[in-house]
Amino acid sequence: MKIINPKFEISAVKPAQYPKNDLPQIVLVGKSNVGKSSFINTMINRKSLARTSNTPGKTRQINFYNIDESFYFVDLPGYGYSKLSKQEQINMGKFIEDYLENCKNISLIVFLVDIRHNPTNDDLLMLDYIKRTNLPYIIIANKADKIAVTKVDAEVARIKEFLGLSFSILLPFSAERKIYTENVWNEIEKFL
Ligand SMILES: Nc1nc2c(ncn2[C@@H]2O[C@H](COP(=O)(O)OP(=O)(O)OP(=O)(O)O)[C@@H](O)[C@H]2O)c(=O)[nH]1
Ligand SMILES: [Mg+2]
Repeated sequence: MKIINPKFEISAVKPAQYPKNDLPQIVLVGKSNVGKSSFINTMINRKSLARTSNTPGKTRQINFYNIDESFYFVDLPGYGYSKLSKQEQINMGKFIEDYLENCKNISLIVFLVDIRHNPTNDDLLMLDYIKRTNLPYIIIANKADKIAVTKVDAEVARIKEFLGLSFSILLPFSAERKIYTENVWNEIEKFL
């Protein structure tokens, strides 16, 4: 995919601020700090269009990135950020669910997990939730640069088995290195 002019469009804190056009939306979902914002930057080959941070909980709003007026990457806040109060976490969860339930233009959910670990309880709850929305989704195992290249296939297989997902798509990725972007674009383009 050749990206020419990706633009940050809006940081929405309430539904009234979501874009009002019909462009398809590719939505990043995953726990805080798993690399959702980094994923967007790597896929569009921009260093820091999407704000990233070492501090979990960086993304608190729903950020819409308009990619060449043809689709959006939508950067959701991460869940499971333990420094937020229980009530703040509940509010954040409602904000995320409200978007996923009411947005009519979601063409794909990109669900990010960490390739090094089994998905967390929050990840399992989120995956259940995603399945119940009936929206198409793919799973991305990020931070593959943190393990040996020779172990990547085995770790992907382990996560697949853990999730009981023999038929779902689960691809390795590294926002740090560019070597996996082509495969992931091939999948995403099927939904655009
Ligand atoms: N080594 C490595 N680090 C990564 C990778 N992806 C993201 N990171 C790092 O992980 C940290 C969090 O990345 P973000 O992209 O901000 O994560 P996020 O999921 O958007 O986090 P929230 O906005 O808090 O939900 C940053 O320090 C990134 O540099 C990766 O593939 N490999
Ligand atoms: Mg983020």
